Amino acid sequence: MRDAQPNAIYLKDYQPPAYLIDETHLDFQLAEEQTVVEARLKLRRNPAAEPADVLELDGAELELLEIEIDGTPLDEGAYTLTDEHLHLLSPPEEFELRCVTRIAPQDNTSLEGLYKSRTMFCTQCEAEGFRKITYYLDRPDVMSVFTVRVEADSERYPVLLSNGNLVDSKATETGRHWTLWNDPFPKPAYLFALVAGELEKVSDTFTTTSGRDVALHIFVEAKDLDKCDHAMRSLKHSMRWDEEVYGREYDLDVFNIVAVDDFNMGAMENKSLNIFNTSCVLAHPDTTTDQAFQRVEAVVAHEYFHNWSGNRVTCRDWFQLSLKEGFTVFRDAEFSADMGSRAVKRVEDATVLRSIQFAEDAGPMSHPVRPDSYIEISNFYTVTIYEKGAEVVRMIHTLLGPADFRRGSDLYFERHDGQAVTCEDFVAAMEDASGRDLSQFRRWYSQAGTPELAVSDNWDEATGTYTLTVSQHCPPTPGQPEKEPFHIPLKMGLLGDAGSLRLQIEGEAADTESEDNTSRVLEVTEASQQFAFSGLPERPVPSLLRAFSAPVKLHYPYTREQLAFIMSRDSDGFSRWDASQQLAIQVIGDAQSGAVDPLLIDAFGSLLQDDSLDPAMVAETLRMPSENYLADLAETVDVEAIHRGRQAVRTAIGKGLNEALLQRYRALASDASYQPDSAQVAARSLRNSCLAYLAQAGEAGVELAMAQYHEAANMTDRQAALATVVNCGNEAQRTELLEDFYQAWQHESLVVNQWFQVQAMCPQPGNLERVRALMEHPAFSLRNPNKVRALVGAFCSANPINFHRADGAGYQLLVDVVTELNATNPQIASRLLTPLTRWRRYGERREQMRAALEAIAALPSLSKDVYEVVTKSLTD
Ligand code: 7MK
Ligand code: ZN
Repeated sequence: MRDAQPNAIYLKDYQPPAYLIDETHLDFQLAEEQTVVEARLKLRRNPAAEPADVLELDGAELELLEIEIDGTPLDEGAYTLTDEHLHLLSPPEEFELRCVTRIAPQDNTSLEGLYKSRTMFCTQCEAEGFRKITYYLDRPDVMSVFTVRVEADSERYPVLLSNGNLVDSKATETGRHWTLWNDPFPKPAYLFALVAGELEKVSDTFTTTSGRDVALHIFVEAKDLDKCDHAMRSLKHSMRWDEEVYGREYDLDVFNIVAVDDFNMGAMENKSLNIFNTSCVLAHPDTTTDQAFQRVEAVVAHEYFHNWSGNRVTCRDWFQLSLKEGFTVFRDAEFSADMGSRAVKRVEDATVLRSIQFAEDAGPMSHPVRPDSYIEISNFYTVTIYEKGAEVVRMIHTLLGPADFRRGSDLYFERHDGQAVTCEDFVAAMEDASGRDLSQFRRWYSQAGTPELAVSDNWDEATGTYTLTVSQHCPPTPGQPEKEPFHIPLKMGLLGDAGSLRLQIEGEAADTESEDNTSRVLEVTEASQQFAFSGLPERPVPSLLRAFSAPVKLHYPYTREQLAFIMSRDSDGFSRWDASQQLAIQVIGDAQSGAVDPLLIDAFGSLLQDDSLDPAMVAETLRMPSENYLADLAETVDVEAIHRGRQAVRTAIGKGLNEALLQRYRALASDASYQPDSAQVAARSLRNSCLAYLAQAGEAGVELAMAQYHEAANMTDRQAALATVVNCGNEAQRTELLEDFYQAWQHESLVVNQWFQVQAMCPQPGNLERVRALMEHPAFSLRNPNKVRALVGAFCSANPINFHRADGAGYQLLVDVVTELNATNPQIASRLLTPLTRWRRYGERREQMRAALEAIAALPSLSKDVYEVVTKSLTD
């Protein structure tokens, strides 16, 4: 909370730190009423900075008990304190600062800094949480060697952890005990971690390529010990993969993961002490869906990969956040592609980009992959920084090819090991290692907005020449009215009656070398550019943006027949899927006025009956574009029309393909013991989407779902059946299953979250009242972010028809929740607001949505987080 209006911080104002901290010694006295932290910091003037006579340290919500320089207590006149800083007046060139602060983790509901999750002490310091622990230079370019002593009651907190190696430990005579930790790698404060609690562990070892043994431990509450196998297996796969694909070995003798229940995000890569949201570690077939199994694998990999892309080489400042996050998301996406199905992973990632990131890029919070300014950095942990940032790294990979990209990453890690660097340093390493010029490509880091490519073509029958004209344009975004052309890798192919055609660009030597001369990457760099292909036997159908080679919107006037043709013929799995989505979008568009084009139903019918296709891709293809994506495509959003159109097409498919769906549903049944492997996941995914269509078509399908619910041998099938019945069944059927499910799983917090989420997403009328009632349920709590996301987050962001209810009751619900969370957990409050920020595009609803934002803007004490989102959303 603050008094004055918060200020923006600008990248252009970056200055190196005035002092460096060579050593950080921390001593924690943890207790129920208060925690006392003693910090001894070895500071020295930074030779690279301008001398100044005041040293400003960051600190928030701290009570300063003692302060000394080189053993002498400071006079009142030697320092000043504000809500956010400690200023040391005329500090020596080099000195030891000793500060003793008192904090109250037991009352810390923001889940930032040191706090309590249930009975456990834990920390979350990224980005700026360390300043809630002690006064410090809380910025990523100040890297220090940490030595940490943790003392607490032996019975309540038998496990005491921090980063690095355990140096010593001892029981005291007063029923307490302590451990002493040293992390030899200098690190910024955001990577500091501490855990204290009654935890049990699952252990294993990993032997690195060079033959070192690493002890691996996953710490959880005793009741969850049987849910750690999958995370441990994922960790070992990640360690091996990073050695094989990037040549990166782990660098300490121990790697710990701790699972905590109250956590704002997915997980955190603290050096050798990763802290995870329980939802991203725990997995068991009885309680966890396939999707959640895959998320555990991806998040474990992501956090592990940060050890190099983030920890060994870190960010100079928070404007460079995508340096570590974009790169690490790219790395974890490639890992997941290698572990499972590459095409499916690509479809999933493109779907996130299109339905969430494109909307962010087109809204008031739009920012470049490397932002120029922010008010609250926590608001910039966005899909743009993460997912678009990963696409930018992927485009470099596409332009350089795998071998040069690997040379570039080797050079980057070698050149910058132990440093805090910038996105520019990353691109420079890629250039230096490959000899490629990426100067125009750098605009992807500085320009916000989603580029749009308009493609038109011309066929010259006489010469057999086919010409593509590619024009690019990027709409204005806040603060950026004009954009320069981007450097865009456009992967493409040409299809003829007999399949893929050989590509010969006019004027280029014939390509007899490459294995695949039917697919290539065009480099689009101009506002408008032509590419001519010669020697073609017939007028081709272009297959454009294969593998989603760039995060752009592509427009080409495909006919429905051409889309159906690409769906059945293209060699690129992503393009086949993309064609099905474009066809579905067109068909949903006209279903709003009545009929459903049989072309789509026939195309889906052929897919369903083709056993040679990967069932996971068939399931992805059958999935209709989300209501949010359809909303993003519309000029002004008509929530009801989108919902009705999409439902009409789903019903028509369920009825029109009833036999084929039922047949495939039956054929895919299996009594093999549960494995989260790609073959089984694919089969369950397709089978459950058949089930959802069958239930959409009528009562018989709902009965099938009722039966599946009762017979299910794993949570994937049980939860899918439950969601189907909740969405399509009658009141009696829904009540029966929901009560049964709660009775069976009320003691598994993560399963209860699924129960909340299924209900939050139900499109039936009156759902808002149900969500309101569930907020009073004893299992719900506004203090637990997973619960808030499962119920309120899912309702507001994934149930548009009910959230945008005509009477504005959905908006009021969000205002009520944000009002409370603004005071207790600003990060979660601000994230929940996202659906309201799109208000300008909602024709009939926009004034009500704006009023909701204004009600929040008028709250007496706005957190920086919420202040930034509401003010940016309301300014023109
Ligand atoms: C992922 C930061 C952390 C949003 C998405 C994550 C966070 C926020 C995990 C927290 C992470 N460094 O590893 O990126
Ligand atoms: Zn990350």
